[in-house]
Amino acid sequence: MKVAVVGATGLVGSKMLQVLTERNFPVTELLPVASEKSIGKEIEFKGKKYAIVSMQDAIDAKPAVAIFSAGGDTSKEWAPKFAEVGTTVVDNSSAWRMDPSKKLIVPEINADSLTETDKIIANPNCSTIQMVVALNPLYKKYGIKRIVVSTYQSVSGSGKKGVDQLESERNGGKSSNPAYAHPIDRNILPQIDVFLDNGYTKEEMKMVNETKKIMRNEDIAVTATTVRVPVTGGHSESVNVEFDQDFNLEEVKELLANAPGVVLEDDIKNGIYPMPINAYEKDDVFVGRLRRDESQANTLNMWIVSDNIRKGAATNAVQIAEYLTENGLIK
Ligand code: 11C
Repeated sequence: MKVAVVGATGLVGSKMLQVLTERNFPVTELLPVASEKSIGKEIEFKGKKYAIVSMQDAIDAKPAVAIFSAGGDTSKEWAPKFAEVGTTVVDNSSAWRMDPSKKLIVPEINADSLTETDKIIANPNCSTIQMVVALNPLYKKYGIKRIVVSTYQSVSGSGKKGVDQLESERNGGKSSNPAYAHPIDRNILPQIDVFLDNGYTKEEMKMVNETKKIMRNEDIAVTATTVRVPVTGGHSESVNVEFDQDFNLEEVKELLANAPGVVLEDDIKNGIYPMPINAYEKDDVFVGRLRRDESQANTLNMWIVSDNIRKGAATNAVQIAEYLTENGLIK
């Protein structure tokens, strides 16, 4: 299968290549696409060298699938052009996520809604993905009334720029091209992305809106505070969830332990709970610190951690492409 990876040299794009290799995705020809200045340079994939090509050359090659991680503007301009030649695009940007004509997919939850006619498929925001993967098995059993989430998001969410700023500051210097308006080392920033008119950030509203769309339920109330912390990789989340009915804590643990893509790490006696340092380079969503909210009925507190570049981006996108191939939706 001909596969284009758009944004192949970025943090997420290079992880996509790694994940395609690890999961043995049936790539017969790779079309790596990157910015103009990278065209002609070579990258290695499965022991073979591939020259970086232009967007138009990749379109002309009519790949079966194009996995995009090149920013919203690039997606808006180029994804429809791939779709026109019959390519199915899996897009990691926010460009199409809330477009009612496009599906927003987390394979463990709603891949069953995909059909052959879906030519541009959106991959959700990283902080949304890990939260819904952990909540979905509980949602199916108890129903969800309201979610209150606070995030602790690593600098890799801002790409190489974020990682460079943290490293430069840790080495006692200053980044020449900082990702953030304030220092991030030895600091915490209660702002991810820009502020909107309602006083929330764009990242916070992504969590609100994307959750409802993926769970196919506009009635779930969601409120979020998203925060950048000086961690290199792996996002963490404190989630307070109010169910429609009461739950049994042991049953909650069992549901999570058996849920696809979830690893239960909840053994407080032995100091075991999810941490970004352990989630790094893993494809799962780790859940722990499960406890009843004693201040309110039917409500659970949980702690959710995942590698934002993997399940939050590259792995989820590759899993969507896998679902399409396995179900004959692309050839
Ligand atoms: C962050 N969640 O951690 C962001 C990065 O909409 O795909 C991903 C932004 C997106 O900064």
